[in-house]
Amino acid sequence: MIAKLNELVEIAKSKTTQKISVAAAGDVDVLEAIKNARDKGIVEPVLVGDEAKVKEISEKIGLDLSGIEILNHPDKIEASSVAVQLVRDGKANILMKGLVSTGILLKAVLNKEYGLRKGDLLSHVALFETPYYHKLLGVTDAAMNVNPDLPEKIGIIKNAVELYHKLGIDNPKVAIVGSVETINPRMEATMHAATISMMNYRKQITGCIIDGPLAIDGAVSKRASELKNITSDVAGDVDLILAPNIDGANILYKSLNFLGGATSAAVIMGARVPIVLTSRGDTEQSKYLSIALAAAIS
Ligand code: COD
Repeated sequence: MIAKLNELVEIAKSKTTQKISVAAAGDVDVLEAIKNARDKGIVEPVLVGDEAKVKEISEKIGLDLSGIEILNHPDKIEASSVAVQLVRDGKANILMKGLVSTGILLKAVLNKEYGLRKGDLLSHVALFETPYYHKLLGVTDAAMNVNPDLPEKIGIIKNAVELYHKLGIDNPKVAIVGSVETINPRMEATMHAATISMMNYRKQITGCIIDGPLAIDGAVSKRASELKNITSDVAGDVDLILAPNIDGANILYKSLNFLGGATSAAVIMGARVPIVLTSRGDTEQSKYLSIALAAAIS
């Protein structure tokens, strides 16, 4: 069991230093996070972006650029495609989003000629440390798949379970959440949840314990599930929440961070390498921990 995100830093430190390619690197929080991770020996960066901006910020924050490769591509679309190609060419084994929109970077990642697809679905997984829960809580997919259908939800779970396995958590407990615990044919998410749970029960999906539909209270609180008379191997001890769509996951993500006193780390799974894709509102600490997470599973 991992209870603290700092444990990811320890796992990352125990491995060889990873090469990280940063797309549109001219951003204070991103460069602070890179500096922090580099100081710990976790990553060595290649910075792709507006060179003058990168140098100006680095000077301000005390990032020593000697020995760091900077590729001058002020245009964000170009910076994204160059950063992706560095990974494709084997010159980096983690990709990170800098000051560029998620859509632009993901389009480069999904590009059929030079992108980073390996045939699997790509999806976003975030891990949260909050004072109100006894272990790390995962949420998927808050940033990539907009309105996943049944096969896509299975792909999203597989990606997240792979992440847990890489962190040494063999049989993570997965809750497929929505508004209710009962199956309602008018609520498609409950039908998806019931189907996926049965597929897990029948061992069509392995490596995890899945239960759903559950509402979020029953998923994270044993007491709430007991009050609702729910019998579940997952309730109150869930590792991973699968939300019905990007809106539900994103609202949960931001509520945990902004209202729930949480710190988070997040990556995109399913590509050739882990992709650090934090949002602009995330703190520098969260960006740093996301780098640590990517390095820990790389
Ligand atoms: N995994 C693997 N392949 C994919 C995926 C995926 N998750 N999504 C699309 N593809 C493939 C498709 O099969 C197709 O071959 C190609 O990529 C293009 O597909 P489109 O036309 O559906 O994709 P795009 O380029 O229009 O958009 C893909 C995005 C990921 C950019 C889009 O889904 C998106 O905007 N997602 C939300 C991003 C966002 O705004 N996040 C905000 C929270 S921070």
